[in-house]
Amino acid sequence: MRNWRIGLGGLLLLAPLAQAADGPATFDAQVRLRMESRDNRDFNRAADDQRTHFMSRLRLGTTYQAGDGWSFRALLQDSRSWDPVTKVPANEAQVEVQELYAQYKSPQLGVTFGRLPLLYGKERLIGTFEWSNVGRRFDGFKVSWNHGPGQLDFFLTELGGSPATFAQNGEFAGFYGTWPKLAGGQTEGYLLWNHDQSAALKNFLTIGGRREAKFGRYRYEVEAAGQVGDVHAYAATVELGRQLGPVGLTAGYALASGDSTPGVGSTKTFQNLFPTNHRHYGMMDYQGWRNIHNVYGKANWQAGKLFNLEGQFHAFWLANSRDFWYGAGGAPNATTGAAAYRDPTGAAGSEVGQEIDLVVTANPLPWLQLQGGYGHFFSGGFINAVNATNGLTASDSDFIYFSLQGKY
Ligand SMILES: [Ca+2]
Ligand SMILES: [Ca+2]
Repeated sequence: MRNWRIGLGGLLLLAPLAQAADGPATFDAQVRLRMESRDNRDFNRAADDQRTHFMSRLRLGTTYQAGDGWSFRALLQDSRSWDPVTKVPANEAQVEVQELYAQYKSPQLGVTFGRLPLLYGKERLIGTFEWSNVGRRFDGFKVSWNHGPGQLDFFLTELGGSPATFAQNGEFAGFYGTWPKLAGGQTEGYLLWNHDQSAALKNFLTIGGRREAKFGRYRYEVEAAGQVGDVHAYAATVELGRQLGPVGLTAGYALASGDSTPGVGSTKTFQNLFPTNHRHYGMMDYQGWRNIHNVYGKANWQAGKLFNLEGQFHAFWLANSRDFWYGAGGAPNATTGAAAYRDPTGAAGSEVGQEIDLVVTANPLPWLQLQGGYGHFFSGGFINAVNATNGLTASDSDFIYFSLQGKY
């Protein structure tokens, strides 16, 4: 019930601002409806786990420019899951505050505090997880220092729950430097600290960097990170792209370390932190940046302003065949009966499978976006062998969605 009260409080806050609509306040709104249908998440045809459900999300926001560099931002969100079987809690938070912060900005200094979004790089480690119906936000503050060639941020936050679970999610702090024009490309460096006294991994640091630049007709992107403290792990990504008129082509490889004894002794499985994995490791969300080798190719065709067509191919292997197969949400994928996909002996091998995706986006009006997607996952040797161990026959999985998004 608390989230309803906070939502109501937010609405009362919006009311006087609405009267000043022609003043220093601006308003924004977003409606998103999505139908998803997923078949065979457990990769076992004998158990019917086909599910179709609808999700809705409504956002109403306002930004108030108070002068002298100060501004205030409030964003209310209503997220719902219309699931005929069982609601997935992660898809519904009803009415709550998505953003509520005060910001001060001068040419050299920016300070933001309250409930705010954090988004860096390509969101491999820190993102707002827009694909999700609820999204992600942080409670705390961020200080940005603009020193000319780049910007250095420091933030001290905590993952924002519904409506607020301060001091329950552990601290997430870090320095994040961004240099947009260093040697002809964008360069980033970061030092991140996760601290949670109540978690198995109480303290660890993530140190890494990212760079993307163009050379001739090509572009490249590299990102690498290492983790020390209660985790000893690493991850890296290399991507090469080329634009041929309206067609963009990308080939890439992502790697993240695994652990032959997860949960025992030292932790060598890379911690994915707070990512938006949906855009990276296949839109079916069967893979996170943990314990993987992922080779991929993407092709994108922008047909005028109206249509965009994107195709993806991914091949996945486990980096360590004795560790779990981790999904996009961070947790291991599960077989029929909820047992996690893992072979502690490693005999099931490392070939997880391959995925093909097709996404069509149409923008018939400036404020309206329609999108449809289809994905197919071919179960590989690892999935087949784990199922065989459980007396099951493995088969492929399918995913289809259609979404409508309106923005003001
Ligand atoms: Ca099934
Ligand atoms: Ca271990």
